[in-house]
Amino acid sequence: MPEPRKKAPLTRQQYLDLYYYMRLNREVEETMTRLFRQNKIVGGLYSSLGQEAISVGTAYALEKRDWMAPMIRNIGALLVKGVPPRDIFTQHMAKYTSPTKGRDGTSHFGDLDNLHIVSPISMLGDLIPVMTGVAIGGRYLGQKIVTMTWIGDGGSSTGVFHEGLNFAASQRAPFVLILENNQWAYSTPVQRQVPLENLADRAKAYGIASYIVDGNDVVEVYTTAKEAVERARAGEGPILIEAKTFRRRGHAQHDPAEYIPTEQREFWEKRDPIALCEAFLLKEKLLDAKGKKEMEGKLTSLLEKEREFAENSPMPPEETVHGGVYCSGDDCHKIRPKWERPIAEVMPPKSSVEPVWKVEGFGQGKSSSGKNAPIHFGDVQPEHKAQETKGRAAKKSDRKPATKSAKKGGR
Ligand SMILES: Cc1ncc(C[n+]2csc(CCOP(=O)(O)OP(=O)(O)O)c2C)c(N)n1
Ligand SMILES: [Mg+2]
Repeated sequence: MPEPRKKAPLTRQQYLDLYYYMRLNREVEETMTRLFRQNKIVGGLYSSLGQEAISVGTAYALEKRDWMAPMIRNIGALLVKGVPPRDIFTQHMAKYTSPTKGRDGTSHFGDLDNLHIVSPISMLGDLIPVMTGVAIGGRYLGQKIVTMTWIGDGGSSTGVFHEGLNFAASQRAPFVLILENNQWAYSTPVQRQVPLENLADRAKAYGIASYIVDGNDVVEVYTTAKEAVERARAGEGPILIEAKTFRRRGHAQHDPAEYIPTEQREFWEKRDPIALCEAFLLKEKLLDAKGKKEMEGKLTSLLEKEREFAENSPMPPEETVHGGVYCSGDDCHKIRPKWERPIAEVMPPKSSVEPVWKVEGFGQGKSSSGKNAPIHFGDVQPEHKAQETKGRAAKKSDRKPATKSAKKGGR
């Protein structure tokens, strides 16, 4: 059974933060909708309209040291973790100033070094075993971290959701999974793809704790997520939170979502998470008209500055398009495996077949730069061209003697 929650009191600042980040989340997305209509966004654009309380409330429960992996409807989580709006704008516009230097789009970026954000993986569910691995890795290193990712109602029916959650449960990984049940997966209503009233019940199959929350109530989302994060940190194993909500726009900008029943839309539009939070803050005198106006002024000037920065940023220079595909192993990121034994000893066994082409240093405990560093696939990168040429030359010379001997023997 999903568990009852203890109600935790929040400070005034915490209430205001939650409200601020939800508004920021919405304004960032509204700005991008306008940019999309001006044809300035490269690729698709997704919306979390009406779901802001989930991204914001759950990410707000994490500490700086914790790790998260957001999906397409979790821009709010990125903002809470500290990503500035300009990174989100430039990324969606494929600008050279973006976190991926214009090589990737939408929310496909992360920050392993500073903010502890793992990039989204498009294959729904795949982040579950990945973030379980991050959680186990943190525990192995003696860090008291918790990891978090998000999945939709549709994504909760993938095989890897179940494999991943079972893996997390069997390892008692400090991992919190947020299941955003927004009632739709593309044009498929949840009732037609899962014969369950509550998707939180999936947790029973793995013997892990779960909660159900009103995903449009940011305070409920936050207090529940906070409790789950602390339980996971204390060693209770993974926890699943089902947040019930509604996807108010289509799957992406291209989808007018005409298949959604009017009554359903109307029901949820009356339950807008920002309007609900605002009414609560005003009623409880945590916010007044003056404070609200000040916050709106702050949001407007921030977003104008950030949007202008993005719009005025250049597209990537032509000569940079080949870069950044492989990690160079030297300057790309600081995370390194810690080899307990010489690398040659832990390389997989080889057959006696000679390779068609060779990567210099591969399997010999040295990177191509000659440094005694672990081998990365990226070692191919600096000499990418040279390798290709060498490979082609080798193939050519391989063929020559064969032709010669064929000639010899044949004629
Ligand atoms: C394994 C896999 N199957 C299919 C897709 C294509 N796909 C992308 S989003 C989506 C719908 C997801 O619905 P849901 O999980 O409910 O998330 P929502 O869009 O409602 O946030 C599908 C089918 C995918 N990315 N990965
Ligand atoms: Mg959905």
